[in-house]
Amino acid sequence: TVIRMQIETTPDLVSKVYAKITENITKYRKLVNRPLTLTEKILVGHLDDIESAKDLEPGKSYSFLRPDRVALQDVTGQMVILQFMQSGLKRSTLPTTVHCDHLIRAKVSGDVDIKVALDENSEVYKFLESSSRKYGIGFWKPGAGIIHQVVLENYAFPGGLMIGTDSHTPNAGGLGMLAVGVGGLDATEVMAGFPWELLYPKRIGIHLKGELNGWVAPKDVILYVAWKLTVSGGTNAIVEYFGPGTKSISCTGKATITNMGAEIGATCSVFPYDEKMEVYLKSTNRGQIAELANRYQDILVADPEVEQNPEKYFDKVIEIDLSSLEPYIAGPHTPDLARPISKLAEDVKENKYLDTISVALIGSCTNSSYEDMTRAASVAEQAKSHGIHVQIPLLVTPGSEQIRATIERDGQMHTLNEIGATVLANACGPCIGQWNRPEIKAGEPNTIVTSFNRNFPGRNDGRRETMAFMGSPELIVALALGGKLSFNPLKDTLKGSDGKDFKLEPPKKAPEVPSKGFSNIGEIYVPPAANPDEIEVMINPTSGRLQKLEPFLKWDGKDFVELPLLLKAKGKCTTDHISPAGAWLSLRGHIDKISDNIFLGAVNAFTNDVGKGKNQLNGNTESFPVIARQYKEKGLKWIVVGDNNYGEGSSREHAAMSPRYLGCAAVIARSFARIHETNLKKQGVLALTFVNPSDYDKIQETDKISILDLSQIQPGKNVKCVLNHKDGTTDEIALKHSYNDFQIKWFKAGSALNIMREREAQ
Ligand code: MIC
Ligand code: SF4
Repeated sequence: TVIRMQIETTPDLVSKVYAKITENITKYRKLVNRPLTLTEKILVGHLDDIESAKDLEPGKSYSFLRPDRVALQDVTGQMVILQFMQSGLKRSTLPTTVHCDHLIRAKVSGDVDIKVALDENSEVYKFLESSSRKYGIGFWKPGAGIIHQVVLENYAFPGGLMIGTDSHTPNAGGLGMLAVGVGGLDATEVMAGFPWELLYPKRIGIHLKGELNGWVAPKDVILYVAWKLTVSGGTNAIVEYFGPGTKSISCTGKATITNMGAEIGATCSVFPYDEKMEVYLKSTNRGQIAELANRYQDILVADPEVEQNPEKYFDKVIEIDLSSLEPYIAGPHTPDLARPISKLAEDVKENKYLDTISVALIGSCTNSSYEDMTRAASVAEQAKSHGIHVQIPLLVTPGSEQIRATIERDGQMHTLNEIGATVLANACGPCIGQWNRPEIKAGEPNTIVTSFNRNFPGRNDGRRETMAFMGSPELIVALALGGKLSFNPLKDTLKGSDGKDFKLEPPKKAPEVPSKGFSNIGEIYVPPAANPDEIEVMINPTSGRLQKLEPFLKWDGKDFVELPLLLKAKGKCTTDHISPAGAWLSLRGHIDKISDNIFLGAVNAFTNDVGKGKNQLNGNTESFPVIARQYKEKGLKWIVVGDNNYGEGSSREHAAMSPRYLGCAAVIARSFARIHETNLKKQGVLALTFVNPSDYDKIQETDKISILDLSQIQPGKNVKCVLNHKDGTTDEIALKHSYNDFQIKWFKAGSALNIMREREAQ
């Protein structure tokens, strides 16, 4: 008989988690005998073996944790399930859900686009639905909403630990959960019952004082933090918010802040449990969980001493007075390039940014709460009463069907429509390049403004010339009314239909949850099957969208000798540069086909060309995937060199798998982003960093690179590397790595999955 997995976060489950945390914390307190941060409480509360707690050193040791749940989305989830199928396991061992959100392309409007998506992606949706039913996974249909919003509405809970195959999984930190974005193979392993390995994080504390007011929104808190800490400032750290200011921010506002902790590379971010979370839990039908959280409050907040003397308990502390914070705008091309709105006009002039905005977009997983939409509508209301419309298209992506139906019922959507907005599907759409913009010619520079979380080149519409600036939804609506980047709604005026100038008032204080409750929504969820063994997961062998995986080959025990350099990347090289999304998203289940996209966005350090380099076989300049395929055909492995924070951004493991598939032996970078480094390790690509970062400059275009003495690779020991230059000279350089014993086994086995398969076969 099959025991059907309970997918829901039930009060029973939560009370078990709280009991476990309490028990672990009691033991831990005896060991360390000092006040604890919230982060420590939740982590220690989820340790696989509490005895290991005594050796945990932030930033140094690996912890083994037992998450409470797993969340997958439709594009990364395909690989998770394909890998799970390879492992030979029958059922996910913990509550897991799949969310269909990334594959829906924005073109006309929500209802039209969703029909097209259902048709275009039917093969993939069928695969995800049937495999979910078979492997005990809850399946959220296309149109139900974006993973992070649906998780917040249904599954997240204070004190819980979750992993998700999407970098913005930390969104659930707004509800007091430690929620971490991971690569697909991490999820596969946890679903298979293995503990989850995480470099025990360092701690950043953010002390919030005062209260948000006027135009200032939760978004501004995180844009300010990103500006302060930069895109790599949170690497291998958990950001914990505390202080009286936290209580002034709604639960969904907190989620906006923790969502974008991904933009500083943080492992995740978290807020302490408070009344705002209680309100949100109750209004999303989880009153019993709120009661439990109230009862267990002391494990869901930091010890009081932490707030009194934060420097002692955090590696770094930032203090923010919410009362004097200004609205911020970040961009273009990187989320940490922020300035207060009062400085934007100056910046536009100085840097010659294109002042005319072409499109404004609000919503996404980051900013589509009831409060966000109400504040956006409050700005729209003012425009309406002065008889004016937006000057440019304004597109709205609701985060979930629950939000969409509620703002339709309560009028916010109508108000936005009345000033000219178009409501798109409840999906990622233009946030991830799923956006059709025939009106823009190839190569045409243009400015867009969004309330999303990322603004890398090529991200929103696949065009590198588009410059994206980000701010709060209310500010973006105001900019859509002004039509210009240099318009400052706090000081500039608009012209009403009567010809008179008027100034926008700050948006009204909005209810954080609807007073009438959220709207009920229809059948958008499919539970796991009662008869899983009878379900067949169909993959058509000739499919252009799905391909069964073949295991990667084991390491042959030999050093890497004189391998050609494929790419030396200069500057930012995010996963959007390594494995672009947009149209390529449709191939996420087909490793061979999607690999034709590798490094198409990467900047060649020798030529500044994007996506192409020198083919060392014939001396020609060709696109990186074309060169890599030729090397592979000749049985040649190759090497990539990266700059700082290589692999920043998303969790997509294709950015590691595709290079691996086409023969990448090693990536040598100045530094790595956390998720990507793990993805490389797990897929069997050596991830190495320069001991001496300036050795990056020694790499030449036609180098053949050797990585030596690999059979002796050991934790904490440097690796020898020789650069063989074309003129016959060589340079020997030292490389570092962060592999532990176990991870070295992944490399030797060819991938972490190979180890899992071997174990399962025994
Ligand atoms: C993103 O925001 O970049 C994505 C698309 O959600 C990715 C996941 C993916 O590439 O599938 C992420 O953030 O992890
Ligand atoms: Fe989707 Fe964008 Fe959120 Fe990623 S950041 S989950 S693409 S809405």
